[in-house]
Amino acid sequence: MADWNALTITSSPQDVFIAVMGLTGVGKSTFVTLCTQKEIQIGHKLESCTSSVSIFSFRHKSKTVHLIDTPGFNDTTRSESEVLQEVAYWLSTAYGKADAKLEDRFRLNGIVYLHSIADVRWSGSTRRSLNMLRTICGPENYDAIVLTTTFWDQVDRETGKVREAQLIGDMNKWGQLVHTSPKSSVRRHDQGYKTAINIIDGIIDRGVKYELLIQKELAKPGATLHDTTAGREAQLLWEKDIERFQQELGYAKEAMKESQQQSDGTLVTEMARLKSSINQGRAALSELYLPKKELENRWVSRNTRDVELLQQQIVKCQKTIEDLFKRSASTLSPSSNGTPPPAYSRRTSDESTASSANSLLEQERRWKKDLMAQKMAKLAARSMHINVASALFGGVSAGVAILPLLPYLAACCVM
Ligand SMILES: Nc1nc2c(ncn2[C@@H]2O[C@H](COP(=O)(O)OP(=O)(O)OP(=O)(O)O)[C@@H](O)[C@H]2O)c(=O)[nH]1
Ligand SMILES: [Mg+2]
Repeated sequence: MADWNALTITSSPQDVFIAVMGLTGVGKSTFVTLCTQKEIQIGHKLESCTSSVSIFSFRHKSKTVHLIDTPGFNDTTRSESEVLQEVAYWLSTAYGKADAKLEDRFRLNGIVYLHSIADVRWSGSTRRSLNMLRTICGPENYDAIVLTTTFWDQVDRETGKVREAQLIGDMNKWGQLVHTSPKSSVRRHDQGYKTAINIIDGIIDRGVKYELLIQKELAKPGATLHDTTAGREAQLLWEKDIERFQQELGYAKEAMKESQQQSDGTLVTEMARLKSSINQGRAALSELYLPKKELENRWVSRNTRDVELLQQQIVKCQKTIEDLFKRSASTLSPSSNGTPPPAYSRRTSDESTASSANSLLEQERRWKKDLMAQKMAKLAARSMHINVASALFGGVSAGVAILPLLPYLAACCVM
């Protein structure tokens, strides 16, 4: 069991916290990687990418900036309900109870919401994700949001500009965030450090800390997700989903009757899928009433499992590194028993074996560094949650926020 207290440091109240949100694959982890300037390649090699909240920290303009990488609401490995629970629980625990002092509370300096300009369609997932963002944030905090487009290299400039204008102009899209007061800002990010850090600078220079709507709503005693605007928005979505699935199930049953083939394979599979979706929807609705303690149990066990999984991968990676190291070292090392060096042709092929082993070795080292950074980021998320709770309830002096892990993240970089 990790000693969480050993993984903490005291940070200054001037620290900057920025959440990075958006659908799966829009480039959240890439953005975080660029800003932190660490050689981690999140999203390239891990199948499930970012499946839970992680914190990556870096120094910039004499400040410590903490980027909170979040899972997308259309995560392929987790349901919308699980992602909502994760994000809401983490934000609300860090925020603290209703009677906590403002200076003790965890408040964000901003939210970078990424959107791929290469997306041609305004899909259901895109709409749902934006609705979640709006309701988690609350209209009074829309200026906390920086709507940021990515994937500019995948569209020609003019097409991109037209799409961006459509997003801004349409009140069912970004219009509702940018034509109100306070309003969100719109930025472009081209996968370069400069555009990424400009966005961070804009947030730092604003110097405002926001209390999100969902944080205030969940701080009330006994509040559940159902008592939040985001929870009720999700409820409406899931009720509509269930209704649609039931209707489709009805059609499938009719079709089955008409086909007079009780074992029509396609229809049977389709009906099973619809029934399972209906059950999932019902489960999601009932989970809106889960007490915070249960959300906490789920969050902690998921975080622990993620960390353990990453640790296993690190051990495996280390073993591969050792094997590769032995292989590349033995290939070119002079023979210890005094036999003559190998013939030229043999030597060339050995050199090429050694060079490919070296390149694999390099890849594995990078992969290990990536895994370690991810593990530390998950520990940081957990450490933060535990220590904010203990700062609030365990008598740590007001104004001192206890924050995690910079020495450990730094240690990752020198691996
Ligand atoms: N062409 C192009 N590829 C990008 C851009 N931004 C990110 N990518 C790639 O898109 C893939 C997904 O990027 P991630 O940063 O993992 O996306 P994510 O939003 O963190 O995804 P999840 O963790 O699954 O939510 C990676 O292979 C990135 O290299 C971009 O602007 N242009
Ligand atoms: Mg990610």
